[in-house]
Amino acid sequence: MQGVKDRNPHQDEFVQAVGEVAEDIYEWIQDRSDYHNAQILQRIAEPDRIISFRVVWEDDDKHLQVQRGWRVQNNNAIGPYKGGLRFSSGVNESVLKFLAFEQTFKNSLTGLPMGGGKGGSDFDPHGKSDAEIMRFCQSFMTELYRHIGPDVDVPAGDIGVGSREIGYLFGQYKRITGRWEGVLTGKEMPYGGSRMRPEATGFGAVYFLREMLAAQDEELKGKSVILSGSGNVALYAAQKLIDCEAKVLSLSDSDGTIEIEDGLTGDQLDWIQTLKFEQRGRISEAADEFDDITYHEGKQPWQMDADVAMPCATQNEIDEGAAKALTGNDIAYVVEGANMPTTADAMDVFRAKGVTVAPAKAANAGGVAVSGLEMSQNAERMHWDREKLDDLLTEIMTDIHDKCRKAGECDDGSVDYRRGANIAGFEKVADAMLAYGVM
Ligand code: NDP
Ligand code: 2IT
Repeated sequence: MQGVKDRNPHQDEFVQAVGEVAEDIYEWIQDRSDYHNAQILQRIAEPDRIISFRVVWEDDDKHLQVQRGWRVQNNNAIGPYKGGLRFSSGVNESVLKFLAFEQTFKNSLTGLPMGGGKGGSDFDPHGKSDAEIMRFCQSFMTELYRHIGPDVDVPAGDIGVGSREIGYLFGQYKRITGRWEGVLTGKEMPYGGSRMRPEATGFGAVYFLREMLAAQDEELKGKSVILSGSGNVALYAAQKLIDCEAKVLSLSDSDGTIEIEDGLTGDQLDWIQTLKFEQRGRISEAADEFDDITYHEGKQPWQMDADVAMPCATQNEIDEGAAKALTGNDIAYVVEGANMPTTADAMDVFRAKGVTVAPAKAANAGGVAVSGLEMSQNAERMHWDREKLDDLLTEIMTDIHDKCRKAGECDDGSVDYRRGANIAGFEKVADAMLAYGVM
């Protein structure tokens, strides 16, 4: 780890992500001399390449704006690079390197042939007009297109990149190359999207939770859940939780949290989905609309009492203080919908208190899994129906759960799902790298 720190100064998120994997696989890898001889750990902690570029676009006032864009192609040992694009003011090389690193093991866990990558820009889509978003996306793709392809690297959405952005990006790729091909996932249905892709990450995380509960002879029905975020992952997780008769007690955005004392209803969720996905409003507006919803400006949901916490906003959103508040309220399960939402200190608190944590690379893998299925549908020029895709998603999440459980079993019979996910995700990538020899 000292080498990783020295080679990546000021890249805290990346060092944190590598450190977590290294910590979890350390013991397991001890007697794998084949990995040691081939320096697999050192090689896996170094991205294949990082492409960075300038993105210039014109705003509605005719001012030119200069932004940075990146694609981190982390590892393609088991398939083409695959992973989302994030547009947010907080994006930098460290954040994208950590996300691409995590994505590599997540994609491995899905069992589908996908390597790991991530990209994005420090462009903040909040408050931009559709025309500005379009011009930005076109400029971004004008640089990115030469580095991607259906068998090379297949981006998708992430924070700040949803179906609108994917549409503009895909249109520009098609315009420049003259090729209609499955180069992006998360597309809309009329031009090659997959049913269930919008829902897949949130639904998949709830399927994982359901499996985790079933392994302890518990059920989701009647459980109370606090969620952060109110984007793609949070709102579809909430939908599936309500379907399963769990109680959704909170949602949030970067300005504050809404609290729903008796649990969100399906009608309220419909209203919020329209607010967030179509009107691009703020979560506080739900409290203006409904009497039983209270808004807490500047607050996260982690002080609230519940059975399950599902962080679905961003990295490091649960710090040590939040973890102590959660364990103080006897939270029993944490399901990471967001990528690396728990700081290392917070994780220590959860481990010490016996909280069962579903790690991001397992719990939120449903999104990229259905992206993999979108690639398959594009390749065979077919659309599969919703039922088939939901069945496949359920099967993949159950399989990931079982793999993590098996590899994460502790001597005392408990299960460390994070360790299990890191070991199971790592092994397939490492074995493929071994097969290729020195490169
Ligand atoms: P969206 O852009 O749809 O929503 C993001 C949500 O998180 C918004 O409510 C946003 O609030 C909030 N948020 C973002 N940044 C911050 C911040 N710094 N502090 C507090 N709140 C914040 O993104 P997704 O739902 O797609 O992604 C959420 C998380 O899930 C990310 O970690 C992403 O990497 C992960 N993920 C996403 C997948 C997908 O398929 N989309 C797949 C797997 C993981 P605001 O509007 O105020 O910014
Ligand atoms: O973090 C993630 O897994 C995603 N943002 C989804 C990636 C994808 O290629 O669907």
